[in-house]
Amino acid sequence: MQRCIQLAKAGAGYVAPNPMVGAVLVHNNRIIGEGFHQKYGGPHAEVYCINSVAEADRHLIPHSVIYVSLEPCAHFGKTPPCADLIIEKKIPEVVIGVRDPFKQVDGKGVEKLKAAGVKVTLGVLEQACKTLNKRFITFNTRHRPYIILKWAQTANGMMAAEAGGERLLISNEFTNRQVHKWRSEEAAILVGTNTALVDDPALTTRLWNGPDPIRLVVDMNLRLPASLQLFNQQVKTIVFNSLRHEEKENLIYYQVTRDVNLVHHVVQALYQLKIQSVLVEGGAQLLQSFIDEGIWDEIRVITNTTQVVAPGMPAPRMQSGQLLHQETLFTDTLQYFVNPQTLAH
Ligand code: AOF
Ligand code: ZN
Repeated sequence: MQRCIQLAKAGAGYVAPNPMVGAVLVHNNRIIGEGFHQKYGGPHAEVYCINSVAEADRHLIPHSVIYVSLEPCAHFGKTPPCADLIIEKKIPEVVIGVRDPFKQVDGKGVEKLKAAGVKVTLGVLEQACKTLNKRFITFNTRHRPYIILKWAQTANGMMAAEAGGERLLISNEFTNRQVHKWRSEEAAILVGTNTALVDDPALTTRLWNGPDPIRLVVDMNLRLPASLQLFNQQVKTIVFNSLRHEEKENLIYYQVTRDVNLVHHVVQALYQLKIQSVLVEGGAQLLQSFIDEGIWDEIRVITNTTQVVAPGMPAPRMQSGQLLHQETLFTDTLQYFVNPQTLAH
């Protein structure tokens, strides 16, 4: 199963919004086939795995065990069901990492296999297989995107200046690259009105060779000027607002209700828009709302070494983050927290 996970990761960046999946075929403790889901819309891991078996080993397939990091599918999507393929190849045993929560599968793969007399074991290295596809699984089980909050703070816990103030540059050039890598790993990036105004961020991945996520901004009263970099139409932008619903080529105005549940409305809209993951980059107020509502999965905090005394905005406060990992990038410290609720799911 560990090998399945390794293989699955080779599909990172190519398969989203599909999950990363790896498969290994074993005969008498010898691996005779390996495969992974390589490209969105392309064949699934099981197909590559079975096709990889050498001519001389083909006759062993009906006497082998197939390990798959995700439950084999049972539906006709862009490709035929993998459960059918396993049955057709007379593979007598399947070991699965985690159940596929996608509505059209969701246990039906296991049922199909069992009904055909295949021996099925479910839940091997389950937590690792869940983590591998944390975005896909959160989206399909909790009906919201996987949410990562990120901010940079000074050593004394300050963020940017007050609304309307100056932009405060905190992270160093190495960390900035890391942040662009983080951006390229998520489906979308979200900022609030003040951050869009004060920082005028482009929210692209220009410091990293990866895809540009969709840019999201909350602008309830539509007061952001069209001159902002966010509106340059190079990348798709969605403006959550209370005034209008409109779709232009690379610019969508998405209307949400104006009330205290703003974060819930935005998150619901993201589910409707099929956005599987989002990196929330500020400002402090928007980040704090996500924390207060308990709607987040990871928090990544960048702390530099300067003490700022000038008027600033205190960084958000989190009550329940569990520190998973900490690293240093030159003058910055990067801390990775996870929501205990997320781990429990
Ligand atoms: C598997 N093996 O390697 C993957 C699976 O549109 P399709 O046909 O590609 O189906 C996509 C769905 O299939 C996806 O949402 C997920 O439930 C499952 N992905 N299943 O048996 C694989 N990638
Ligand atoms: Zn499949």
